[in-house]
Amino acid sequence: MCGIVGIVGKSNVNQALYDALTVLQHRGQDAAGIVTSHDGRLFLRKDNGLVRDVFHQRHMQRLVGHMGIGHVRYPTAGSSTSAEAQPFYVNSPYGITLAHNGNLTNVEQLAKEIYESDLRHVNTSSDSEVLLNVFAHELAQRGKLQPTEEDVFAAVIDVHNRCVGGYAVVAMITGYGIVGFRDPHGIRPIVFGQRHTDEGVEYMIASESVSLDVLGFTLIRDLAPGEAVYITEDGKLHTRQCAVAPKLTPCIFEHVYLARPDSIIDGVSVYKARLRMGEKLADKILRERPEHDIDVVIPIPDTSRTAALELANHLGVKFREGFVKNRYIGRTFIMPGQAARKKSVRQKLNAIELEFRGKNVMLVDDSIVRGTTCKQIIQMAREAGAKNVYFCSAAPAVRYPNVYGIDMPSAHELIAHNRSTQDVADLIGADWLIYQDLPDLIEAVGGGKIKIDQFDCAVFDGKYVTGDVDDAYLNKIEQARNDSSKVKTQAVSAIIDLYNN
Ligand code: PIN
Repeated sequence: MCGIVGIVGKSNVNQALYDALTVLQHRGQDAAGIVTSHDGRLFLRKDNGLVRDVFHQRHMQRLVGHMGIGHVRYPTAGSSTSAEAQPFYVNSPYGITLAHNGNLTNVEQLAKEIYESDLRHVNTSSDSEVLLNVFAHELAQRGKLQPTEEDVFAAVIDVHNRCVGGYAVVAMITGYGIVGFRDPHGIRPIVFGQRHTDEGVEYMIASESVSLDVLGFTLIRDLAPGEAVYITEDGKLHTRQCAVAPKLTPCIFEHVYLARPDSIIDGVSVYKARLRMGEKLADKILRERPEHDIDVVIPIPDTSRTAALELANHLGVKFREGFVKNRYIGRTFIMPGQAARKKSVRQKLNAIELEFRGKNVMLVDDSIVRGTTCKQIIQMAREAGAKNVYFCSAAPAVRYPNVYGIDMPSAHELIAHNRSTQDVADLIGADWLIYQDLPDLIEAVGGGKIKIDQFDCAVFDGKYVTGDVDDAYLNKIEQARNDSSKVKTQAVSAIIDLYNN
């Protein structure tokens, strides 16, 4: 998962891009980048780290120009070098830079085609660089010295014909404009909006509406699946449907915990969807355990709070803050003679004992993925004196990998893969466990004022909306992940050896 933004403004856009990326920081904390265009030249700054650490005054001063794009990256196995920070750049045609959120499922085949047929070089293992080269190749095919919006849309049509997977993209064509586009299933979110200034109208394209709100832009709408928006450098906006058979099946997990609650995705308020998740969970608890003896509902900060609040309301049980989260976790330094150790949950969360002692507590989390964190949290609740610890997940059991840009590629890392609810309850040490039912989650997200009847729910039901994902593909990405984590482990031990010797 990543965050993307593009702005065509009437004055320098560096500060606005920086601010928008800060608002999208929850979508990725691993790397950040901004590229701007001025007088036919590009200015780029990207590196690993948080937005506030990557950009210093001297970098910001250099990022001149009235249009630009930005990116924040989520760490995935094998993509953590600064060379893979985005935006990516190709010099031909025109000088194009691109930032992408999502994942292509046919990247291997595309990489081969790019090299063998398109005669292009790709320098990283990032599918975003592949996507950029496909787009650049298709735009070059028009053979124009000056691309028109028709040329840009024709290139996007070709991208849709060649690329499969989840992708929300912003790309800047130096000296001409910024294009945003969304895959034909609309898996990953992308919106655009405008703001009026004395000099004229400015446009922003972004992953989430919250970055428009914060910068004083008003939301025009989400891009439809398969649709592209092209804003020329002088501020003219064009939109076009570029897919043959677009069908909206957005990723339901955005609503579970990826997106900020104050965002509106495909017309659905993430906050309201989470409230409804709490309501549905309460109904299920009352159905399955009408005689429950829950004394208090406690959310695991932060995402689950909205669902937990509504769950408590509907159960008629007290809602209490039992855990406090440290917002300022420091970096982990590897000292000579010390092994690199992961920060424990205890360093991030602390229990308020008086909310636990002698009580039957219902802990609520947005989801259970690997099960490692919730196991430790249940243990903390017991140590704080809880009599019984019940657990509920606002999402159904996560049983299958995600292949559209969320870092859950390996089935064996998922605690619920091939396991029953009782198995998971035993493993995490809960007295009992309740998962949201999938139809209830779908109803919670898609059953509001704006009706959406189909979602990408692959992590819950194993059905992949692009139709090209089979066991062979899943095995391959699982293997690739194992290999890259081996490489990583070797790299970490090499560093430790270096210090030890
Ligand atoms: C919470 C995000 N949320 C918390 C991510 C834990 C699964 N985990 C998924 C629960 S927040 S576990 O957005 O960071 O506040 O399954 O690995 O134990």
